Amino acid sequence: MKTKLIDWPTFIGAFILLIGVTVPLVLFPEAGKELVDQANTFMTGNFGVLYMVMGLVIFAFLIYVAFSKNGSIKLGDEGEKPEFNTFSWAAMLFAAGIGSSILYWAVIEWAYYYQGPPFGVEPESKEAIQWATAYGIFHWGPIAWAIYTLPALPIAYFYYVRKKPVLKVSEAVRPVLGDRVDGPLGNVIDILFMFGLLGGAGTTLALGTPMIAEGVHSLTGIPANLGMKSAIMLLCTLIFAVSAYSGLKRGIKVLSDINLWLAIFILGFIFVVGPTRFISETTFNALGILTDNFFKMATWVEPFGNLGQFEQTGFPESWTVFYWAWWLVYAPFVGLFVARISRGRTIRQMVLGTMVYGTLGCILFFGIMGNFGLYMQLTGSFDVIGFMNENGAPATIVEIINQLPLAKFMVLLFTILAIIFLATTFDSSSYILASVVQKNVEGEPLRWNRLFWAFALCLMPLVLMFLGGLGTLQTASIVGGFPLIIIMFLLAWSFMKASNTDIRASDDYQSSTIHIERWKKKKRKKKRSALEMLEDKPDNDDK
Ligand code: NM2
Repeated sequence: MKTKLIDWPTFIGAFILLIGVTVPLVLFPEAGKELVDQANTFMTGNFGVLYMVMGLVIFAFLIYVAFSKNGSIKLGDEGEKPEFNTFSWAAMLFAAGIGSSILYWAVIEWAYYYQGPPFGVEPESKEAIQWATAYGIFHWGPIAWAIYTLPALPIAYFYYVRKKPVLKVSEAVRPVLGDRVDGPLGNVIDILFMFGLLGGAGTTLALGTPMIAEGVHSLTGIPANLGMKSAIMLLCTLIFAVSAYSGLKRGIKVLSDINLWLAIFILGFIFVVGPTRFISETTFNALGILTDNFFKMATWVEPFGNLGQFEQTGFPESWTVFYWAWWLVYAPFVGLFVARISRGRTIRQMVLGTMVYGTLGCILFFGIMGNFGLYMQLTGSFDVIGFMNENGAPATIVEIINQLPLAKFMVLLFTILAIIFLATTFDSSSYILASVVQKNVEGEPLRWNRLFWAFALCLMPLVLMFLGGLGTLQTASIVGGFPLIIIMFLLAWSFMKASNTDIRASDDYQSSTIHIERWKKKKRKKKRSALEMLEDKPDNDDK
């Protein structure tokens, strides 16, 4: 077992923080829950605006980067082809960044907006229906994907352009923080990120497991109790542990490809045998509502509610702010992962690819699955709302799928898809957690290390599920992810600083693709000859 490669302070720090949060929750579940809930109300209430501003700023920044010179930089060497074809790239990106939660929310999110719309709109009114069709796409749309993409910029830049074999968030802020990232400050940054990810993944598990359990229940009649949920968690862990163990090219890529084909099949099936015309029209219409109200939605913080002029619904806190926070805790991980798979692409391709393919994928899920349920509600063929208020969301989701022709077969496929979706988020999470606790990653992180984090990812949520504290961990991590806002800012700054320095020195910035590597070689040669002539000190080309 190679242990020299491990960055022990980060490894142990992250583990201690995780134990430090979990053990008190196990010992004092009630008090722990109360504390975390208070922290959550405080954060989303007082800093909600900050999250919303962050979303918009990141979105604008990425659009800028994509169309600026910095966007033309090639990640890798001249003439190098992308390591993965675009289809596999998009599949892996989507499968890593999106987990089983999309199956959950795509099917049911509209029902919540329908009953509790924003902007002071009457619940269950015609106007509420309109918003219900558009809001899901907004929360899984361009701003969300921009949050995901930002960390990929500096990380991919340092990995493939400056060729530092370190996959860490701390490494990506070196241009701003300097060598301080080698000390405790760097460890804190990496630990915060790992903690956020562990909790964000906890949220995913907390949503995915009951839904899968309901699917199994509907197929077999076995009650969806704690025992079954634990069995499901363990099964998923087994699948993603094997996948993470097999590595990027075999495990993760294969599972992502299966995931994508299965998803395409289910979506295609619902679209064709379901209300095709209603789905197309409503989705298309929703895109119009979304485009028309993009900034209104991105800035809706319910300001008048605080003064009693509007009814205070808590809509922004429970939806937009919660979502941005959830995307945020996943972002450095997705950034690391996107960076890792983007060799051979330009920054522009990476940025636009993530935002466009990501959003398109989510539109398909929400448009097809969501509007299928909405159609049944509006035509009265299945009272989704009534069923949900009685049986809860997970059972309702499965029941909606159960309304399709070939019901049992479709529920089976849906359940399998949910399991694979969960596994593909978790295999890449363990892969990345393992990379972050290594001093360097040439090729792939160590196998035992990948397995260790695979089990850590599941073990804590499993324990907490038995105690009923999973929701607390989920909130805790989203609260704990707050400092990531600052880290995001540092990441953006760091990318601009480093790439601008390199571009200024580069001589082919006029061309459409900038090969930093090529001019670096030239520069070294020039420097050498200059040195020979002058015997002068070389300047540091990093600063
Ligand atoms: N996001 C995309 O469970 C999942 O789908 C993982 C969730 C951040 C809302 C990510």
